[in-house]
Amino acid sequence: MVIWLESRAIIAVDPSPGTSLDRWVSITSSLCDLVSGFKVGIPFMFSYGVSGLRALRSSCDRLLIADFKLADIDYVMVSALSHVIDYVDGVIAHAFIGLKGGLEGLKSYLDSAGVKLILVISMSHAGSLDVIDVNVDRLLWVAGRLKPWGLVAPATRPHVISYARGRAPWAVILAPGVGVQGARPGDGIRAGADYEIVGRLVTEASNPVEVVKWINGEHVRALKERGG
Ligand code: BMP
Repeated sequence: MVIWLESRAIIAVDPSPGTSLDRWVSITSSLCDLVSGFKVGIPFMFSYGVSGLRALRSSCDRLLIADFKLADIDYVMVSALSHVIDYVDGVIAHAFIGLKGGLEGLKSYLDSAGVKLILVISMSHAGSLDVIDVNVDRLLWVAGRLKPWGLVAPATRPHVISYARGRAPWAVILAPGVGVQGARPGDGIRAGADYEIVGRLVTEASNPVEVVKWINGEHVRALKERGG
């Protein structure tokens, strides 16, 4: 039997319209012992609402991240999060909204609730190069001022992860883009990420458990290669 001491996989739960909540609860329950956590976003909330989030939370006591890619004034972000704050361990926001009136207020709200803040400093899709990546130094400056728990950087462009790792050694780096978007399991870890976010490669597989076991094996290999 293989035991994953600490999995590096966080599974993105992004339901397409019409899929039942039961299906997702069954997936999270079956993967609970094999992964580090799960991430839900707007598709999940529009499909199943706060009661769905509560059901997911009860299905597995792992890290649960609300990924609404927040990018608003602090008052609005806090109002939105107040509906879910009791059920999540982490929240993802965009770094580009800046500190005053934005991220500072969000961070103090999350700190008081004991919930982790994760900032996006680069994205996995090609369009990230248009605006976000040309400002990555400034986004890392924002992150350095705020010191959130984590950063999102793309497994599809490992050099951005290595760069962020060097500039933000204090941060937990989460790397999406593995599987359908083209990165291979381990690409993000090898570049210095702590976790890889994987969605459809796992959730659309006929046997998600077997796919996660394979991914965990790739992560062990990647950690050995990078000497960690
Ligand atoms: P998938 O592995 O099915 O492509 O899903 C990727 C997940 O990671 C989605 O939930 C998406 O919102 C998220 N994500 C991403 O793909 N790229 C980013 O730059 C940031 C993300 O959070």
